[in-house]
Amino acid sequence: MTAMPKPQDLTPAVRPDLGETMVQDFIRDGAHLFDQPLDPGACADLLARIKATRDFGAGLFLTEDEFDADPQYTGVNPRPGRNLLERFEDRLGFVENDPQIVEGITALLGPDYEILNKKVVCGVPARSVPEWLRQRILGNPVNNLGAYVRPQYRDVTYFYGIDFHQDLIDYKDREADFLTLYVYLHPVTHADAPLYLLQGSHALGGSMFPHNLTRIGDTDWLYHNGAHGDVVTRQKILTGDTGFAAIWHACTLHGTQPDAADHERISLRYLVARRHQGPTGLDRVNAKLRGPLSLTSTRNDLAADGSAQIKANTVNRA
Ligand SMILES: O=C(O)CCC(=O)C(=O)O
Repeated sequence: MTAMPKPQDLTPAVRPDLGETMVQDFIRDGAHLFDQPLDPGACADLLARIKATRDFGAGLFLTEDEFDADPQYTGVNPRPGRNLLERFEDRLGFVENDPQIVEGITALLGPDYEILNKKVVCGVPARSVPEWLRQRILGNPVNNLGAYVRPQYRDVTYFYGIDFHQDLIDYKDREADFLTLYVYLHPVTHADAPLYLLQGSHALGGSMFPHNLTRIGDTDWLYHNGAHGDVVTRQKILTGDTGFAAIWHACTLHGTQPDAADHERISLRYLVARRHQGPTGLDRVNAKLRGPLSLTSTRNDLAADGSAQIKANTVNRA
């Protein structure tokens, strides 16, 4: 007689229907929040290693004179050869091989998906941003501080908040064939620049930044995308513990307010793209969109040199 399996042998590593749950969550919300945190010990270990590489204080930044001597607004994000995560490649298995992450992404993108980009993202607290810089960037929609950071520290992306945007913003002429996976390496409260996600906003497809959003009540926004119509979207604030992970569609609006805590917020951000030629869960999601899957122009907030040419910010009023 064969032995009865013990109860734990019957428990799959992930819920058997996780893949379908994710597809349904994407169809409805344009996002899925994972129930189970990623390994908190591995998060803490990676966080300590990241923090040991620099002091995340005012020393990150150029002086005003240094910046004005040669303003560089483009090419200031992590890139191959200048990306802090390249040093920690052997420490990322807790994300990339986590069963729920692998199963969920496979359901959406099919097998053989590729990591397009991965990086450390830092929400910089007000006390670390020099006064001259805070004055300059006040009211800007996209406060990616890379332009003002010393070149040796541009292996991380630093934000002082970013208005509601789609991750398609960086991929002119590319179809929404990729997802964003975002992981908190420590607890993130309201004060730690949590992600604000507009559930269901992906339904209108690609849309030029900045977006047409009108607040209607405490947590809802009316979102308008030209000829593609309107949708009422509910704002979800992604506070979470160490290892919290969320994944969203390239057309899902999200943003952050400036970090109001006295310490930096450190996260991991992955873009994961499909390679599979056959049908995928994402095809079912995209088939329901009422707007375009790609854009020939993704933003109109920047001048030719890459500096901000409009002052407006919606997420800071959320
Ligand atoms: O981490 C942040 O503050 C913003 C990240 C974000 O929205 C992005 O990188 O697209």
